[in-house]
Amino acid sequence: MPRIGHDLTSYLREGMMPTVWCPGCGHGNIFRAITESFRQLQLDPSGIAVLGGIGCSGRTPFYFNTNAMHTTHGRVLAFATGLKLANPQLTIVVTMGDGDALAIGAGHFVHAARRNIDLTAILYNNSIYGMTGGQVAPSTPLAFSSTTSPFGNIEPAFDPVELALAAGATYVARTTTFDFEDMARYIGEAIVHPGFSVVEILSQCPTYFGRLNHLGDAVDLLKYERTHTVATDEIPLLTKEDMVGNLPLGVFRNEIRPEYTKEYAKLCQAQGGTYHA
Ligand SMILES: Cc1ncc(C[n+]2csc(CCOP(=O)(O)OP(=O)(O)O)c2C)c(N)n1
Ligand code: SF4
Repeated sequence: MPRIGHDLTSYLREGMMPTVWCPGCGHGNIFRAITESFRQLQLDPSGIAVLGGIGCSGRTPFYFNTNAMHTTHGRVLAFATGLKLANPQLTIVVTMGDGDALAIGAGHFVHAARRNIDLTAILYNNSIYGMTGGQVAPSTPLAFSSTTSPFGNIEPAFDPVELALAAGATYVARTTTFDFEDMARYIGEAIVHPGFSVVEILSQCPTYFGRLNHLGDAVDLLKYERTHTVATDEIPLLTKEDMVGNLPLGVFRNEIRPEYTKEYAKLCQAQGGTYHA
């Protein structure tokens, strides 16, 4: 990870602005936090690759003056795995919607975690399919409305943190677009972490999730994030009843275990090959 002097603008592809996101969309907050984490780590833009799937979240790579790939819906981790194996020196940040990561891409998500390949997966969780018009997603909470669940969702939602932990991700954190400093800090920790990292960020979609559920505008949705979450260090002080309807935030795992490209390099070298990670 080469580190040289960079300000925020050196990471931005300004010719692509303004962004495609609706006014007040949380994806803009996440984009800003990713940029801030690059600046804090003083990463060289030429050593970074930002990848996206398809969806409003998947547009993120368009706005970075780094290597970038806009891939297919649900398959971004497969592209990222290939890219990391081809060039293990790259710092790869993968941006995924909740539909992208937990529905069509759920298989790639759990296997990337199982392999512990050194990628940073940022899960933009707005609880809905944004780009295609507000359909129900595997992250839509019970009883909430979407264009395809107008009378309330009857399917329980995945908890992406539990899923990532069970599948073997070695850095797992959750925060919200309300908590800007935590977003930038967790993304930075995830980038530095030598293994598969997942940062779930609860994000607001005022256009669909907010409107269809009568939750108000973007500011109301930010307040909603704040009042329906609780920091992990506060949990011991709370009762089970206090936790109902509140999602825990924080770092849930930060541990080291063998990383995939390093293991692959060892295997290749043992067979007389020249692959290095
Ligand atoms: C193989 C495939 N299936 C379906 C689609 C249609 N599609 C595009 S984006 C999207 C969902 C986007 O929702 P999400 O991943 O949650 O991201 P958001 O737009 O909310 O950021 C879908 C279903 C597609 N492009 N390709
Ligand atoms: S539809 Fe929702 S997720 Fe997509 S840009 Fe608009 S507010 Fe953001």
